[in-house]
Amino acid sequence: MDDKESLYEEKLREFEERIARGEKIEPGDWMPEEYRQQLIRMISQHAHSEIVGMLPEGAWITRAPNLRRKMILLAKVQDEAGHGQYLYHAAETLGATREEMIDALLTGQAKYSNVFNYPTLTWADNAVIGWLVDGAAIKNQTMLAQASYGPYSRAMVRICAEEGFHMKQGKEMVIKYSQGTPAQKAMVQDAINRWWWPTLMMFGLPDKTSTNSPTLLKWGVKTRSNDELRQEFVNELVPELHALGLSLPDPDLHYDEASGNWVYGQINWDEFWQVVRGNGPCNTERLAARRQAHEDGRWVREAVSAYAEKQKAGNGQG
Ligand code: BYC
Repeated sequence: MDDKESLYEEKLREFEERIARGEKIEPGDWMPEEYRQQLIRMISQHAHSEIVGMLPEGAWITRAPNLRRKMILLAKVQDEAGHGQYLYHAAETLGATREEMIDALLTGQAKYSNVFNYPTLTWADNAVIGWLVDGAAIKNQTMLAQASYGPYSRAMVRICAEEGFHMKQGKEMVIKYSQGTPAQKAMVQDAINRWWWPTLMMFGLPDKTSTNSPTLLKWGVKTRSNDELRQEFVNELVPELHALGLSLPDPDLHYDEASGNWVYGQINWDEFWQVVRGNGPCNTERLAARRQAHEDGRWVREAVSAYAEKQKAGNGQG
């Protein structure tokens, strides 16, 4: 081992010891390049998910059934924009620039959560997204609030608090509609039938095929596996949905006494890959909406940078 190699080994050992002691790694601290790259990958995908995630529900703001629901939905969608901002900032602390991240999203190179490429067909979809999709996100993000990278974990603490409100407003609606008129009950059941499987896919690939998990788990970015979180989510949701007289679109779903788990059927990973690779029902529409928003905001960016230039020039003269 030459000197350079042994210095790297020494730094890596210190880095891993810090993580083992539960210390946070902060911007500017030494970190392995692979850790930095994994964080940029995951945090930027997460940021994109928050931003694209505004679209399916945002489409219903003008069609909310009453003022209370409209105000709640407006606040929720606005929160998601804020989450995207915290996360882009967290990724910037690792050296990624906002421009390159946005460019990767708009050119279709970047991934974002599979779940936002499905259409919101009825008002009940907003209810089910709130309870199921935000519920799944909280499960994953409560774990990520313990992540070894300081800026990511702190962003998660705040995001989880807001997601808790998102989940509750969705659950409130599902409860109401499941006890409402036959048409409301049918509408909420239909929404559950369409969102159940994409929600389970949100947790990522099964542990045995998840390529990134070993590194993320080794360095404390994730502390629990994709399958573990998915199973916990299913165990919590199934009895609650059954108690409301709602069913799940999985003929193989059954309770296993021995493990105490609700065992679910085969997830369609071919569908997942189709959606993640750009061929889901709404991928084209989602990216077109983001490109349009970026174009519409061009004058604001130009005005801000012109103002900053002017201030700089003014300061120079003074
Ligand atoms: N969708 O090795 P794997 C929200 C990709 S938004 C798309 O298992 P990993 C909300 C993965 O990127 C909350 N792609 O990955 C907003 C990888 O590809 P690359 C969103 C997925 O990273 C608005 C490949 O498949 N939450 O709450 O170990 C309104 C191999 O996968 C997905 C987050 O982003 C997927 N579901 O685990 C309402 C949480 N799954 O990059 C609500 C942060 C996998 O190697 N992210 N892929 O080319 C994570 O915790 C992890 O990244 C994942 C995946 C669990 C998602």
